[in-house]
Amino acid sequence: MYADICKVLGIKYPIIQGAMAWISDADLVAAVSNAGGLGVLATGHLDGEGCRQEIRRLKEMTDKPYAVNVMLLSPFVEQIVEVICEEKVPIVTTGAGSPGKYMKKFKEAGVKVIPVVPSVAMAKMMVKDGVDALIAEGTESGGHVGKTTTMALVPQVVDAVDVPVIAAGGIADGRGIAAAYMLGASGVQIGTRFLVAKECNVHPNYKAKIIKAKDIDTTTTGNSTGHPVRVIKNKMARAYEALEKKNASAEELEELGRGALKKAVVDGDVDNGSVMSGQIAGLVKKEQTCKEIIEEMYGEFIQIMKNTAELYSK
Ligand code: TUI
Repeated sequence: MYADICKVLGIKYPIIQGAMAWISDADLVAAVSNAGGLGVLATGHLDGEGCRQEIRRLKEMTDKPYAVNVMLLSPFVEQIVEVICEEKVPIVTTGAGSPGKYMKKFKEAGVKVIPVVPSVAMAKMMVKDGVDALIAEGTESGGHVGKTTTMALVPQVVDAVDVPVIAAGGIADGRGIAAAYMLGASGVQIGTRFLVAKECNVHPNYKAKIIKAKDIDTTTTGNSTGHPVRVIKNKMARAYEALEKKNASAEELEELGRGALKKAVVDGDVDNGSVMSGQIAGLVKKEQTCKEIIEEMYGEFIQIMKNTAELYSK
């Protein structure tokens, strides 16, 4: 179903900033929401009280709509859902699982729910649970990913459901947004480009790694565990791959992975840490404010749509 996602969410531009654990804090989220997009607070690294503090800090910085992401593999998921409802968060996105169990609670608290899905089957299941929209995320994305590409996934999800679909994975400029709309999407979610936003507090070494990355510089680790994670190829990714080749146990892999994202994001150790990034990093060239990023991408999108319509309506 095609919908005006700006109307549905109360935002100016159909651009949602993807949640990034340890990275999309109140500063980044406020900057995106104040610029007219939808900022999304990550909670994958927080417990309930940490989440409450960050939501309150965010409320001090913006009066625009925002969302909070629930990473469903988090050990603190129950507390986080509770805090989201208590704090009257307007919109929730979810990742790495199904929010079915929490839908009644969210609906009672007036929270709009927009899960990320990697497949048509998951999309159909979540629509049955009463979600408000879906984010169809292709394997081009950074972090925890499914197997299908954005190009193949988005139109299939659009045809399978009767809620608005937001496209994610491999989008970092106006061309990507236009492509998503051509596939039937009603909006886009973008992570990688916001990593290099001026208001993004990720370590400068992480930003430099994204800016330097080429098209072929990411890989997925964790394929053997059933939780593949897209990262920039580095010493950490090679060590992980070597362990996987030796059929290491889940415990050994977990041991290597534990704290790896924090190591890169907070300490700036981009060799031994996990530098999660989408495949589109090669297109991300410079640091800009969130307002510049959003307005530039939206301007390109509108221009492409106009040019294309003109060219083919004769
Ligand atoms: O959640 C993400 N991306 C993430 S979460 C994350 S934090 C993390 N850190 C270390 C290791 C692992 C994760 C980093 N990146 N994206 C949304 C997303 N959700 N992608 C795929 C899915 C998904 C997968 C399976 C959604 C539902 C689903 O359901 C399957 C099931 O069996 O429940």
